Amino acid sequence: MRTKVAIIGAGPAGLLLGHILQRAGIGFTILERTSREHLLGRIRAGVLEQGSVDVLGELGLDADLRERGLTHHGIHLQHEGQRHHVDFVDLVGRTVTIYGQQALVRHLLAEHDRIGSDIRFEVADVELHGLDGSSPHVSFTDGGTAGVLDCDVVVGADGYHGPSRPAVPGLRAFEREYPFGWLGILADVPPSTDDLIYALHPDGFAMHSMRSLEVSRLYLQVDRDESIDDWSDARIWDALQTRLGSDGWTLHEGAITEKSITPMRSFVVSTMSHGRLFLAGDAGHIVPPTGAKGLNSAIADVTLLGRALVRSIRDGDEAGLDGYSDAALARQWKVQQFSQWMTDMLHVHREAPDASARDFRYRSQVGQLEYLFGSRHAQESLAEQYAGLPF
Ligand code: FAS
Ligand code: PHB
Repeated sequence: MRTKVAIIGAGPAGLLLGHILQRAGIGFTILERTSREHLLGRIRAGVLEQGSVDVLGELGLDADLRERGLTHHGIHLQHEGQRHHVDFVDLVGRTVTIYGQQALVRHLLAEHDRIGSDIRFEVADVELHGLDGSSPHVSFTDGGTAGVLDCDVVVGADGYHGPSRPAVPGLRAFEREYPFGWLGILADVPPSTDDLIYALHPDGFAMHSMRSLEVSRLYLQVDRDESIDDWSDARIWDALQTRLGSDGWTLHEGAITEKSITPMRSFVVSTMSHGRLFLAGDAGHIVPPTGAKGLNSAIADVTLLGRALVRSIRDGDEAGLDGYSDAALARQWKVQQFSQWMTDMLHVHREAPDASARDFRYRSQVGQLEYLFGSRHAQESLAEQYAGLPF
């Protein structure tokens, strides 16, 4: 088998890159470990930056987004019931769009089906070879049959646990583990808010998001080693009521249709390329979801990489690929610091050794939020970063 670009992973990064290459007439094959059903069942991110929406529009991939996406003009921040709206349109003239990653993957995949893309599901034993030379290739097994995919370029869009990152010799990683994670639920109840609510509370962080005008998405800070089995629906709603409560506002409850706990980490590699291998999305970096940057960073990476691949393969100009890793990482570190700042400001940090240090930390976070509530300059900085830095 031979193709121009071998893409490992059919998550948002791999699927979107395939569309970018297809528009330029460049052949590709996507190798995906899981089944189509499993891929479509994953519930993850929910917020698209303006830049991501623009990219999908330029590629003609925004039909479903335009129909079902919800345009939001800002977010609410609160601590112990004191709620403040940060108006992105007033501050920086930009909006964000609520559109679940599940819906995006479904649409990107449907468009690949329509154009007859070569996507192999449930492949196993994917290994990368010859990355340093002129004949890179990927070996794998498909339905028990061994296969080899010869290519010009390999793109590792295989997420945090994929085989691409380990294929980079001498790769370093910079990371921070958090002692907490997010318990996320989907509930069949109309959202109780217009814009998302991010809340700091002595019991822990909570957030009210949504997937549509009929389905709410909410999150709770929990200790990272907690089990979802210890969280009954009633306990979840009680904690959400306590942490999100605000005078004159009601949180409406409904049937919980999905619940899971996601650990939280910050992670960035030292390089996103090695020879003819290029990493994109979670294969190269992970952010805590507090800044809504994971999915958007994956889109930013493949937008940059896609343009560089077209320049290289179609025009013979290697400049884009030569500069890809530095450019992608430069943007990613700005995203990392914002995601870390939002996470540190809005979560309860219990790792300090004594109660006095913990109380001091909490009160300084309240001071951060109170400063933010009173400073247009501080709000402009948050709005500029949340709505998305330039791709
Ligand atoms: P993905 O992980 O989505 O896709 C990688 C693909 O590679 C997968 O389909 C995988 O099956 C495949 N793969 C792996 N190993 C392979 C192999 N050996 N062979 C072939 N294929 C292989 N981001 C937010 O902005 N907000 C959120 O609320 C949020 N919540 C999240 C919750 C969870 C549980 C997780 C894990 C992530 C969450 N994220 C969130 C981040 C998430 O949205 C990622 O940023 C996004 O999925 C990145 O897309 P990809 O880089 O395509 O990686
Ligand atoms: C979501 O809707 O899943 C979501 C929204 C904003 C975040 C994280 C997750 O910061």
